[in-house]
Amino acid sequence: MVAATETKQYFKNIPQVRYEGVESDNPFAFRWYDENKVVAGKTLKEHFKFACAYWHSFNAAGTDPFGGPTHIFPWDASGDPLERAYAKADAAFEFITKMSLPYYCFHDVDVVDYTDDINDNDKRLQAVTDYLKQKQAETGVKLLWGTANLFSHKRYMNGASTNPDFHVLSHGAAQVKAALDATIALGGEAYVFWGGREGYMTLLNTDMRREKEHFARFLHTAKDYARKQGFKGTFFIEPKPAEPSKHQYDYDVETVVGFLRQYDLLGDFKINIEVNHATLAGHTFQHELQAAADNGVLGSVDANRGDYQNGWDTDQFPNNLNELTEAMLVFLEAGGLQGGGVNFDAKIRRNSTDVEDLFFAHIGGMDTFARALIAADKILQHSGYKKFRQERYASFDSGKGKEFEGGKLSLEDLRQYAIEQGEPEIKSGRQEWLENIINWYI
Ligand code: XLS
Ligand code: NI
Ligand code: NI
Repeated sequence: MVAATETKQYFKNIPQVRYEGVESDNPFAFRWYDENKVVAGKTLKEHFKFACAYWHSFNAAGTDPFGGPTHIFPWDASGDPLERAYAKADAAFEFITKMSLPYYCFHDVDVVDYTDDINDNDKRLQAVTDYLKQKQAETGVKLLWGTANLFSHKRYMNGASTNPDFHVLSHGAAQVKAALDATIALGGEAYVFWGGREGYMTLLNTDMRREKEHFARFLHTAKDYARKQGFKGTFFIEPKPAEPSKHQYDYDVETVVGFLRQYDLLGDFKINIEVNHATLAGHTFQHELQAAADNGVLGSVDANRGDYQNGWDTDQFPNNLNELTEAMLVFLEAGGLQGGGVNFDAKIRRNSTDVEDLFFAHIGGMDTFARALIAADKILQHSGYKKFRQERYASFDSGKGKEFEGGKLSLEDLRQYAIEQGEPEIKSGRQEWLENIINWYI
């Protein structure tokens, strides 16, 4: 538990959040997330590896394009950048432990403010890394993944590793080196690349082929450095179709898989799927999970949800049980995540201004995931879902269908089969019945 007695307490009036079950009327308790409950051979804690995102919970203070902060953070008070960083870390670890979250994630600039001086930034990040290391040791909280913010600084307006100016690319590399060093020093289990500006605004000024080659070369260079330093974790690419760039190179899972395969990165890199990015790409979350699982790259999840009435990354906390139960069917059948966890890349709304709101948001997200996983496990075990899906493809399990799968039939053979068998019978896809199953088990 956090040694919060010496340091200032930021969430003093909030009790430790624990599992109390569905009968509880305590708003600071889990109704579904019992971290020790075993489902499909693993505890819920092991299945999810829930993480808190530093940037949304301790930096983004409710700002939007039309107005400044509404969340007044008491840890953001000191004029000294390191003092401020330490206070923020105190608040973060107090929150994370009170929430029973086993992990956290951060960008370099989330944990300490950067200047334009690379050496100075590296020193700051190292100092904060030492502090975070101590906090981790005191609390048992672990780093799920680290990353570098290569999209906020004005020098990155045309991208970092895909910038047309090599000089800008080198600044991105300096930042990634320091962020990798910090991730390794903190025992981080993975490292994420989200390419917010690795794309373009107009093709009129863009050499797309060259930019993508630079992107791949950059990833190889970063990976080689980290491996040389002994990093054993997984690298994740986080796809998103657009925003802030008009066209982003990491559009969706299938696009990223093609890119990783083309540039020989598949062994080291897997995918971090964000719910709201999936929906912006015109997919469902479950589609993206399935696409990753089918390619052996289902690595990690950024948990949040979008707003169906608009078209940007609203990063709201997850609360859609139907969506998540369908997703957990894929998750369970794929055998879970490889190297990653479930990071709440989600923010409370601008008008959710009390410290309690941050707790309610995470409690809701964790409970929704837990409830969905429990329901999905029951569906897989007790309903007709699996059997129906298998039987739908039974015509490929034997006879000519099996020969076709084995590459043994020519186009003429297929024609002959069609003539011999006559018109196929109509078979229902049973969508409404399958949708009902989801509701029965929730
Ligand atoms: C933004 C991304 C970002 C990444 C980390 O849309 O989701 O938060 O997860 O750089
Ligand atoms: Ni994300
Ligand atoms: Ni996002």
